[in-house]
Amino acid sequence: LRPGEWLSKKTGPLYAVLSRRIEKGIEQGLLLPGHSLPAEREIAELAELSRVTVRKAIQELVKKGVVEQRQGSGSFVREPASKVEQSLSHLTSFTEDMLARGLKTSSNWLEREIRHPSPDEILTLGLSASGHVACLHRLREANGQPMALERAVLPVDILPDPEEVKSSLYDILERNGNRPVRAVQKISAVNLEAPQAELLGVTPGIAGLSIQRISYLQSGRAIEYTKSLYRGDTYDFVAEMSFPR
Ligand code: 16G
Repeated sequence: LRPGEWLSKKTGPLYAVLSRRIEKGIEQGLLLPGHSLPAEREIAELAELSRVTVRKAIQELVKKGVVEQRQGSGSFVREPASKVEQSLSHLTSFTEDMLARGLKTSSNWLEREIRHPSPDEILTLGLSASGHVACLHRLREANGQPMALERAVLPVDILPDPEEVKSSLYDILERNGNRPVRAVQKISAVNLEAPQAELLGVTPGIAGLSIQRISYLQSGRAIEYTKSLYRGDTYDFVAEMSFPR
């Protein structure tokens, strides 16, 4: 931590430089998960920085989930979060995925409305411009931790009352005999921008997954068009493949 090369090459505010330096040390294994960080005062002396700067740097690491603070005993390197895996061969819901891992789900509703479909939704769901869709926009959480931002759009005859969805959309669809049996999912890498990152509780710019799911009934009708943003640090998508014989 001695101010040498790393401080002279600084870009951005001092606290951010220090926080990156500490994070690098953790990545290099200089500090292991569970180990405590030196006291604020000690870091300040070593790095020849003010305690305010050190405190801000540590807060930055807490925000990123790299470090956790324990009341009265200081800051510790966090165990890397174990990721939730979603199989790409089974058409499951968020609630089912989390339940299978013993995690409790909750949703933070951002929007729930009936409106006209956008041109993109008209094409994807085979609707007319004068038709209506139910739109569900929510922040999905597992054990209180934000996991994904999800905007699901369904034709209104499939979901006439979006208020009916209290927790699981697929539960309601199943109850009404409209559970999708097939889906096409497209996954792309993104950097989470500030407003989304804030809702997901992560630092803007970190890696995320943008996922688009179109799901179909047995009849072949598309009934769900969902766009989601998942945190890259908490979710893995796993595909099982077999060699065609
Ligand atoms: C998953 C699906 C989403 C679906 C939701 C239903 C992905 C990428 N998306 O999040 O399309 O609407 O599950 O979950 O997997 P629910 O039944 O818990 O509301």
